[in-house]
Amino acid sequence: MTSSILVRVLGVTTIGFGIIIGSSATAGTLAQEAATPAQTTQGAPIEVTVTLAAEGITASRTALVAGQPYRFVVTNTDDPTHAFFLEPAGARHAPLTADNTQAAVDPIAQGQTQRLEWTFAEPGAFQMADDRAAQSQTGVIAAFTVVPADTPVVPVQLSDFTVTPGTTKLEAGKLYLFEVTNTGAATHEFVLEPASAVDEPLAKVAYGAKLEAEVEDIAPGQTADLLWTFPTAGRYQMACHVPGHFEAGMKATVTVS
Ligand SMILES: [Cu+2]
Repeated sequence: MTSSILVRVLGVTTIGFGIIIGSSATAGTLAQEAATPAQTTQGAPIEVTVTLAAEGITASRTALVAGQPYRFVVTNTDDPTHAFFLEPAGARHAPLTADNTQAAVDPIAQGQTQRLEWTFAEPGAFQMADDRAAQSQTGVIAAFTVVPADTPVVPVQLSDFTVTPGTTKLEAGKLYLFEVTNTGAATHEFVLEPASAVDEPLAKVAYGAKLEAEVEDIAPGQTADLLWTFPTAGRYQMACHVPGHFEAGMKATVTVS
């Protein structure tokens, strides 16, 4: 169990530093382990890298876990100064509060970085926003989901050119948070699909939109999130379908019972 926590923490810590973890160190033990309930990692804050750019807000993570402390490291690359805050999805400048503290930082000038530590008490739909969200119709936000503290986390390592899941046995009907870390030198993607399919991501319809079980363009050193529930038991695979990678061996079979 300690090794999957180690991988999780390392994977997140590398964001922004450009360090590439050796891919072989813990891969062997990882495969033996079951999905780790998220609350076991409670303690040290997990870093979330955020950029406020002229084109909008980008964040390194899209799924966070209730009860887990996070440190948002927010850099403004836009010309105007921007305030940054965390708020419920769809809000217009309504920062979360806890113990008389607001989930907000002082306005950040161009080229400057501010840090915000926050622990989400409850799961739900949230957004990272800056002052532009309050000014425009569509807003400038980065949406994210906070899942319940007992959500099982499945760490997955992508390297050049293997896929190593933290567990290969999953359950149908259960929400999983796949934390996918690219420890390779190439950019990879993460696809959940039926076993022996080739680039046919599982899909679901949510809020009238088709969502695919896929995360594209995971850069070296980056960790990406995918929340997914397998509706039915069966054999599935985790794969990368960047041209040539699947053929080079980037797939791992998982059994859903
Ligand atoms: Cu790949």
